[in-house]
Amino acid sequence: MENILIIGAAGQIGSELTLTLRRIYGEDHVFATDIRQAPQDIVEGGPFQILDVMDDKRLIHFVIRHKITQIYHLAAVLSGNAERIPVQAWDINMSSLMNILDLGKEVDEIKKIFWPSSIAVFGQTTPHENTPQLTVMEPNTVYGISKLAGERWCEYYNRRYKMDIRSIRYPGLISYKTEAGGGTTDYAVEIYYDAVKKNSYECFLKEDTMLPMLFMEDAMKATVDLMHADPSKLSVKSSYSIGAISFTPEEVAREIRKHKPDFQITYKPDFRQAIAESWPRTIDASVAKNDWGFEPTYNLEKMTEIMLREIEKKKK
Ligand code: AKB
Repeated sequence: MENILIIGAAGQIGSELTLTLRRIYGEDHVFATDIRQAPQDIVEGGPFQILDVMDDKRLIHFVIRHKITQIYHLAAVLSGNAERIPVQAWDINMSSLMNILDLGKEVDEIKKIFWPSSIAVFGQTTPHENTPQLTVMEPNTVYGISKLAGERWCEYYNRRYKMDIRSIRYPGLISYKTEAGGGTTDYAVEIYYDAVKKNSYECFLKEDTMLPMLFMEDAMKATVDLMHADPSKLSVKSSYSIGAISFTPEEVAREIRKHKPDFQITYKPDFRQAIAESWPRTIDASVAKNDWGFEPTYNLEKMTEIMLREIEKKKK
């Protein structure tokens, strides 16, 4: 019997992963937590509690009381927001991960941990096209530095303490349920909301800025598949690169115009442009594919259709 703790259940990934895991393990076995109130379906569809991952004492009580066997630690300050509060973001991203890793080391009942890394671990000196799993990594954002350090710690705890910690380097995630908060790839979510609300969008990246992205359904499947994979097949102890589709703001706008011919986009690049330019344009996900069968199914066309339809429904 698995009992799962989700940290960051109110966020973009957490609000979807909680529901996915409740369908798999049963609603009473997935404990959703966050420092803020979560969407109604999370709160009403199973146990939910306000919990601060930085509060290690409360965390350990919670884990023991609910006989937790797996932790998904999703809380983080994302790339754009982290640049506004660098030292605080470093502290939150690193201390929270170290709390979870130490908890996993101390509590024998915890058998598996999931922690998301990001394409932000790469930097200007990384090859930007078809970025390999193993390559030069010199991130120059606080978020990227914290994710790269986190990957090294995950590998260290995996090897030294024989723990089972699994991780994915998510690209930009596109979803309609909960809006992303404070990332550089967020434009690719905002653009759909503004297309529905205002039929126009002012983009904070330049029109030809290409970034790797993934539709949330594919991200959920990838996460569950990795967590269910045979441990002997997992050659990467730090974090797996995945990425499904790469596109530019102009390409999304063109796709939106197939549904909304009058849609207007304007460009006003800000500090996030430099972040985006330091990240990969396309990702080589072959190691994830070989080790645990990563196989995304959504392209830009299919995703645009779903995003516009679902956001339109929310408006009503
Ligand atoms: C961000 O833009 O900060 C995140 C990420 C790619 O990790 N979406």
